[in-house]
Amino acid sequence: MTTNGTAIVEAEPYPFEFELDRTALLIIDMQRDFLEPGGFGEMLGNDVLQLRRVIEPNRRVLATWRAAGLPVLHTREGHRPDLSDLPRSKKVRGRGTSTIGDPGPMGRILVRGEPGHDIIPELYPMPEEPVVDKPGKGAFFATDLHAILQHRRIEKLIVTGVTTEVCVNTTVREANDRGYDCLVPADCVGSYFPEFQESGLKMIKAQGGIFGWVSDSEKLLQALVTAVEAHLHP
Ligand code: TIU
Repeated sequence: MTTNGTAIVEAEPYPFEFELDRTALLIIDMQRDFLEPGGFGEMLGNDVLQLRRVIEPNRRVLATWRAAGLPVLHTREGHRPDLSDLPRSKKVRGRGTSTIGDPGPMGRILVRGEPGHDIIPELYPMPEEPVVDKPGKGAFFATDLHAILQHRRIEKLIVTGVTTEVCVNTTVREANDRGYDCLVPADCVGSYFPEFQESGLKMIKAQGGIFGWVSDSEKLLQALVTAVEAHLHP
């Protein structure tokens, strides 16, 4: 097991270089309500298969990241049971018959502590991996994520999860403004809408990497394994 060394990932708009001891894997909102058949996402008419294809690449990245002894953090979108952190604008948006806080197929919709709010079993956090509960789309708004990353001297993030154009994009933009470099592996992020998947990734890497870098899980893991081996057998 190691935490030293530098990895170089083939990426767009140019290679993403990261120090193993300064880089965390941040998995966004891989929650049952967004991904499982019968959950809130499907109830809203979305095709959860568009999101479920990211589970396997995320599982591989997570397993390799853990085996290398590198930091992992998870986020969940949701609200306090009394809904005191739920803006009225978010509650009423969409004019749906069911909304956040109402009874749903897997407990109260997007409420902390309910089964649907929790992370899918395939990517379930280990006890030592921080889980950041966030009330918004970005993982930095109204959370202690920035403080946790600073305490651990993290400078770069591998951002995965759902959905590409909503919580992943918002988080990458928030991270970018706080001085973090972000790499997004395209096959590890998903959208209910193929056109938003494409444009969501394009927006990150445009203009010389205006918000960050885009690659894929295979290239990321290849770079990680190469860096770990170089450290073990210099
Ligand atoms: N996690 C996340 O992206 N929350 C959303 O509400 N996404 C949608 O695409 N609606």
